[in-house]
Amino acid sequence: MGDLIIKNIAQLVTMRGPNRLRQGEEMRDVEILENGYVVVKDDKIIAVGTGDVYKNYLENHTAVVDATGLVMTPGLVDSHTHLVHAGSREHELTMKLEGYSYLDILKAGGGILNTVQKTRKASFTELYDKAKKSLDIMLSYGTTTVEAKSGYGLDVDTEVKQLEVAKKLNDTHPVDIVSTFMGAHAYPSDYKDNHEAFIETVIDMMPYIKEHGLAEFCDVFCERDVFSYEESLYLLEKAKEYGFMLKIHADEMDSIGAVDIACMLGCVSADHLVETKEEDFEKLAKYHIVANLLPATSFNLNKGYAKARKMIEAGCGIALSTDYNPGSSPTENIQLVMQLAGLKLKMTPKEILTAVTINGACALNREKEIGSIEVGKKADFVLFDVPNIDYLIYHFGINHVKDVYKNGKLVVHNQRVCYKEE
Ligand code: IZC
Ligand code: ZN
Repeated sequence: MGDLIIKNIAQLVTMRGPNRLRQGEEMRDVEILENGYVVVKDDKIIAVGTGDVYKNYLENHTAVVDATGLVMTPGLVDSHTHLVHAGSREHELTMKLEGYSYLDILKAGGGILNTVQKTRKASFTELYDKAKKSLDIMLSYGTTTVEAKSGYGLDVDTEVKQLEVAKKLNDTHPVDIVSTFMGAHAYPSDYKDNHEAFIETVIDMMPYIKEHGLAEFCDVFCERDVFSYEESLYLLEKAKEYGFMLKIHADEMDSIGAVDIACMLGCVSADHLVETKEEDFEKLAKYHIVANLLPATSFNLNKGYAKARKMIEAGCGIALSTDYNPGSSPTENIQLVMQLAGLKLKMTPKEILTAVTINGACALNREKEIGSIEVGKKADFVLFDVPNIDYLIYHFGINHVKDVYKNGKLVVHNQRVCYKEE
């Protein structure tokens, strides 16, 4: 019987269906129950339906919440972030406005390398406190599962420090964190002219990180002037040998073959895909690779947007993420990403919801546990103070969350985090 019942939900977006990537037209096939209810026992969902059938689950101790006028969705999944880092890069804003590109700033020793310097110097506690603050913001916007990449150390001690911060936060904070090792994020200044040596340094970090359970995924910034096609392929091949699942930063500024690497090695996701050639869309679809799109980055860099409509036509399965990082996407707000996906990527509200729930879960290999509201899954869900899902995308730039539940516990109430510190 139930510990918690949420009843009278105006629109309950269940996302029920196959626990795998929803591709092409499937992204629009979303179940929405009117006057729905959800029953929770411990940390799991035990019943989902409509009307007053929930009464069968009532016991003396059952807490009942009335969600009249509210929309419920699964907890949102932010499957691409650079969560753990020190400092910020607002000093680069004016350069950017004057026309310097993201890669110009990196070449001049700024950008990622600026954050690397600060992250190397920062203590564990400084990194932990800053990331925790961001996680609280993410949670207050409805995100209950987050991916977190390393890549601001570029040396073994700092990469491990970043991943250990993420691991501790996963233990102490209600948001679940899935970690990715991204030692191949940029070439540190002292390896500028010795790429081979740096690549071997990154590969040497892999066994330690794997053996200590510090990351499930490995990612590479495959980009012109960063890691070349050959370098990215070699690094990810090694990561695969060490047992990591793979991701790739693909075609953000230039298309240099990252999608082919993703297909060859079976990457779980290929991320960005702004400059991807249209003939590559079918490859992503055929190999069931999650097309992880990051429109807040395009918005922030004032660049082009991924061709989501053509991707969906080609049968791709799209996820959407913030790419939260101090350079190209300083925002934790996944609702803004959803709204940009509507306004700039021309995705429909149903496609957008698929992208930030079940498809996001697929990008993190969590599709059996999260990403939909159905019996047996984790009781992670969001109550939005909106009349319907269209409104969530239409009224942009504000936080529509009312309450968030994680593992069956109320963790955000009236937009404020209210979980107990562990
Ligand atoms: O700090 O600039 N694109 N990596 C690749 C980033 C953005 C993060 C950063
Ligand atoms: Zn990224």
